[in-house]
Amino acid sequence: MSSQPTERSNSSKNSPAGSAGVLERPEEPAAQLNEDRDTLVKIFHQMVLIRRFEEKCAESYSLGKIGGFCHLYIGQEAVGVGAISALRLDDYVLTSYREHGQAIAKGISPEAVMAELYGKAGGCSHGKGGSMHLFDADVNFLGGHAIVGGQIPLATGVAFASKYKETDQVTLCFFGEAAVNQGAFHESLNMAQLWKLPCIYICENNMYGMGTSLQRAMSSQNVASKARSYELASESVDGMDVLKMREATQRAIKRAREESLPTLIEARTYRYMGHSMSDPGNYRTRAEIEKYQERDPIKIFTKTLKDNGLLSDSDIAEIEAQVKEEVEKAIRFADESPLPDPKELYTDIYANPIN
Ligand SMILES: Cc1ncc(C[n+]2csc(CCOP(=O)(O)OP(=O)(O)O)c2C)c(N)n1
Repeated sequence: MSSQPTERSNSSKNSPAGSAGVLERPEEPAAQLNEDRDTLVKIFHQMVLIRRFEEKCAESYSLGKIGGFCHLYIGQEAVGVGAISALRLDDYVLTSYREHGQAIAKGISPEAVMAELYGKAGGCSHGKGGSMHLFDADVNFLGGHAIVGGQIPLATGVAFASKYKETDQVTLCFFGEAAVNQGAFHESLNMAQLWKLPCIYICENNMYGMGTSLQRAMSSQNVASKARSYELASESVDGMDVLKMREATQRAIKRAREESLPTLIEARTYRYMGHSMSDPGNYRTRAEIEKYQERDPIKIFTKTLKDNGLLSDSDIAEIEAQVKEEVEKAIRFADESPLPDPKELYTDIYANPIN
């Protein structure tokens, strides 16, 4: 076991969502800086881009330009950006339907993501997948999966393929804490440790599966500790701190690449928006959301960068202006992209084997 998971405060244990109680998490000190300025600013830029991109998604959804389901990642950006920033370009990412930010972080352009949400031919899945099925084999982003936990055994299989082919690639698999109650999670962890697979399982514990709080759905709520049943290395990380996420993932990548061993990371995070755009969120209080917004991942990282003299107010304004332009460009591209040709209905159904 690489490190003992942090025990969660029990103060809210008997205070499920829907009651007046606010879910509590222990306060965490900010991470230390061990990176060069360019890397840090790139990470900051990406977090701001994903936040503004998704704010625009909410707007476009309300305008009826995006249809179907749409699950926003706002509040959780540090998890995807921090973890993916530690990967090599040829490493794999598989994730759930809450994946717009992770797709951008892995290298799919904001234009191709937005066009996919609009159901347009210029989308990364050619307009036939929509919000929950972003996919681009060119950047080794293998979905966007709508079945809760469905990506966990698939990622285990991708890691098996890398090991079998001796490529030293690593697979990152993101999923929510509600997926942990499924058999597929446990079967995958068992196989990954038994066969020593280079797979990193990242549970984004945002404390709610749709409208059901963790307290109401999980008998033992320490997700990282579940790895012990399979003798897997595990770690519980402050998912609101992008640098802590990056460092925890770097440790797991080293273990995966050098020893071909899996890791379970529990990222303690929070989503500010409803489960999807159609969720009014009546199961939790405004006070609870505001409490977590005080530890907003972009706020925390801004403070760290400013305190260390690496970012000024004018740098931030410049980044915000660049991001605004990037998001507007994505919207223009999505608006102008054509709808998929009906002739394409039966294409892209079966995939060729990945390289
Ligand atoms: C196998 C399966 N069961 C149920 C659903 C319906 N469903 C969609 S999302 C969701 C909750 C998932 O919560 P979590 O895994 O914590 O991820 P989060 O939405 O918080 O990111 C459920 C039950 C589904 N899509 N797939």
